[in-house]
Amino acid sequence: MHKDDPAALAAAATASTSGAKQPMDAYWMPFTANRQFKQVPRMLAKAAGMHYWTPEGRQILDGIAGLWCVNAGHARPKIVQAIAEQAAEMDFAPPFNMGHPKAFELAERLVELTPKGLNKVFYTNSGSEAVETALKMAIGYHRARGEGSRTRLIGRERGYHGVNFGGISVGGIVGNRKTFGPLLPGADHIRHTHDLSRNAFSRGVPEHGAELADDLERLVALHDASTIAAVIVEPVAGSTGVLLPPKGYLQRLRSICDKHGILLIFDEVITGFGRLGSPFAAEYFGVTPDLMTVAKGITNGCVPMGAVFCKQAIHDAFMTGPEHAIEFLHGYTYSAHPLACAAALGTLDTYAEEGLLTRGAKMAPVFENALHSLKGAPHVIDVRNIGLVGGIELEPMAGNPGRRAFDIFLECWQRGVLIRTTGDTIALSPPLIVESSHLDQIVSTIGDVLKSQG
Ligand code: PXG
Ligand code: PLP
Repeated sequence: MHKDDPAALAAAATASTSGAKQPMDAYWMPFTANRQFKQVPRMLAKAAGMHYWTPEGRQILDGIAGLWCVNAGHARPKIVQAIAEQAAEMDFAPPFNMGHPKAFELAERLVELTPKGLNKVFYTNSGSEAVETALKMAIGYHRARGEGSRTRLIGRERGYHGVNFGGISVGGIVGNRKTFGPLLPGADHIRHTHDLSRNAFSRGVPEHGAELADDLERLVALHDASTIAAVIVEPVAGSTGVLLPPKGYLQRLRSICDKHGILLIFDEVITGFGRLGSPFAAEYFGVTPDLMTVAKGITNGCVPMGAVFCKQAIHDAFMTGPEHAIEFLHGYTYSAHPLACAAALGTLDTYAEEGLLTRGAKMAPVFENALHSLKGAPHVIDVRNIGLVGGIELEPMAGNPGRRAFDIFLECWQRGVLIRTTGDTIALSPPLIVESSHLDQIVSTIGDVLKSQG
């Protein structure tokens, strides 16, 4: 069941393009060192199961599920078929004032999976849009209840919430904050939880740091709770280097939010859909947020889609005024796009048939042992893991942050393994169909490269 499709494999191996040089000037690539890339391009042409193939037919093991999104592996037949059939049947339907059956069917299916209480779904096209949507919902909710002074949004240092203005305002990435101006007024941040001095080489969630949640009390004391709409955090921060919540931290954050009437938003764009070994991180940690953002794994990465889940009471607060009037002034041309809904339904079927939303729990100990075998390898200053997420932090090169990890990324690519790096941390998030042999290949390749560059 989890083996790569042999037909696709054969096709990919012979599907090398002519090799002719392709002009590369016009495409300004996202989050890429454009000049470096265009000198030595890294091209992907085919994908099936756990693998990519280059245009020349070289096989690459996918250690990062595309970009934390292809949770069921590549080119899964049910999803491919669902998209193809939907494209032929109905390409587009306006989402404003009109509906189509799959949008409603998908919503019902999704809320069966989400933590109890999160039973309303609003569709977007990306994680970034889901974040903007959730922030607006939070502010609108308070206003609808007569607490219009609650407009302040609180994020966390080293948080990543996509690239739009709301998301980079609550996000804690210095590069964004330095480059793009004053951002959203009123945003503030609690401290991050990353602490190598106390928690290096933890297996699973770190022991120390639950008290860092109390930093929210500091901001309440500073700004007053009556000005704060919501706090947004990633249950496990992915993009900024796989930062795990200390034991008890999320529970504590939940109770401080409750105490002050502040909404808690979990950004589950990465942690959603089985990444930690349960359908959502909220279930993994036993903490239910008021709103939850998802994307990526909702369609197995096959068609862009994101979503916000919220509690009934948040939805209901908007449902006032004349019945013909729009209740929430928000939405995207492509909200509930038919192709995305079809892809998501095919994805949920695939997850269910193969038990993928909990398979991570079974594979996590295997992954943990493989990863922690890198303790003691050259330059490794921390290894961290949870579910099927791994982080390997490296000692930066003096005066050249990020360079060591980037060189290792390039060398792993040469050796047929796709990894992701952020700063000097290697982040791993294999498709949830991963087998032990793949985990061994990923980790041994990284280990060999570290030794060769040591
Ligand atoms: N929130 C979180 C927690 C994310 O991880 C987004 C929002 C934005 O989603 P979109 O779909 O707009 O990209 C993300 C996205 C990386 C990496 O290298 C991670 C993401 C995106 C790009 C790169 O770790 N996560
Ligand atoms: N800009 C213009 C001029 C538009 O007309 C629209 C949508 O109609 C948008 C931006 C927003 O596009 P989307 O709904 O795809 O986010």
